Amino acid sequence: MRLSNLLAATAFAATSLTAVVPAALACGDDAAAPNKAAPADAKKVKIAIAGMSCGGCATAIHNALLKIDGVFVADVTFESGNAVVAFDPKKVTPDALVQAIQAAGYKPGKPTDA
Ligand SMILES: [Cu+2]
Repeated sequence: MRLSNLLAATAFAATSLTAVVPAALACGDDAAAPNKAAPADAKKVKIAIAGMSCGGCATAIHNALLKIDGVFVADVTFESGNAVVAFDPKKVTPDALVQAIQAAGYKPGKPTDA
């Protein structure tokens, strides 16, 4: 979630006479954080994600997942609506991945082994 955009959009809407739809609200325009090298024993899961509307959404989810300590790779694709995530199972649970995707504003399904 991009609080700065939200605040800017709210301030603009409050000073404007016309209704403003904050189009950038759900979509990140940040650069994608680089994936890290995943060790051979990394666990991999696939998660279907609903609610993405463009590649910026995929990047926002990618960055949210990579912020979690123990996540090595997050390949999020808008076109397929999927994330494939490689992580250290000693540090991260599939549930934590689901929660991070929800916190970013999207609707993840159940993680399955990938
Ligand atoms: Cu988007």
